Amino acid sequence: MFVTLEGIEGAGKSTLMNLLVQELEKRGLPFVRTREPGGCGLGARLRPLLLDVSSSLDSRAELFLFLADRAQHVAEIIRPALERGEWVLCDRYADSTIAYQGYGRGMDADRLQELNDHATGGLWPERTLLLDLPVEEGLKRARARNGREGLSTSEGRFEAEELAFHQRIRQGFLARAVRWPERFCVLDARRSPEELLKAAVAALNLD
Ligand code: Z5A
Repeated sequence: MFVTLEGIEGAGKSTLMNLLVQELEKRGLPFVRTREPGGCGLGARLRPLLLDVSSSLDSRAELFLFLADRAQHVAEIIRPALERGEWVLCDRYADSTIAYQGYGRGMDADRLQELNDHATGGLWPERTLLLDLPVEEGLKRARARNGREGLSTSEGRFEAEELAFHQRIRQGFLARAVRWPERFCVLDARRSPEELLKAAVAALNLD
């Protein structure tokens, strides 16, 4: 079962992922937990280039780095795990490219869909949990967490974008959820982590 978690920055993907992993462990289900960018060796090297505020990437170069990461990630990690019959839980995947590079940066969404098909050999998740909340709330959470945990501010190339950029991304994710209602499950990310876990467990038929 291939599951992705999507949403704007600070939506609570990592928090929900931590809780979901415990549910899979409790049930003895084999799984791989991974993320983009950075879920494979190549991605780990690309991640700083993609997120560092000091890299001045052209938006097309940025797009192809995300796609290169994804192609390798699918070939090296995701597809083999699915072939072994394991669950794959992935924090961000192709929908992020269409939301960020498409709706955010203004690239053509249909073309990005095709490029993603090419990069992944047509592999799309069976279920996508979209954590939705107002952009101001997400950014506030992310900044508070970074301050609390003393996280590097250099990984802030996207965070540094204007509010309207993040709002377009939120709308982009929601538009995709309307287009693929059988794949997407939209969760109100203002709810508590425990309530979100309950909804996610139901959406994944784990209960
Ligand atoms: N990107 C792209 O442009 N194109 C692509 O194709 C791909 C990615 C794949 C990756 O950033 C960036 O790359 C991302 C999109 C772009 N940039 N942005 N923006 P990343 O991997 O470094 O970070 P992220 O994916 O944006 O996630 P995040 O900021 O780490 O947030 P999160 O995982 O969704 O949230 P969290 O860490 O679980 O929670 C944030 C805080 O809120 C934390 O203090 C929690 O304790 C708190 N929290 C969490 N859940 C709750 C609830 N339910 N209530 C209250 N508080 C909560």
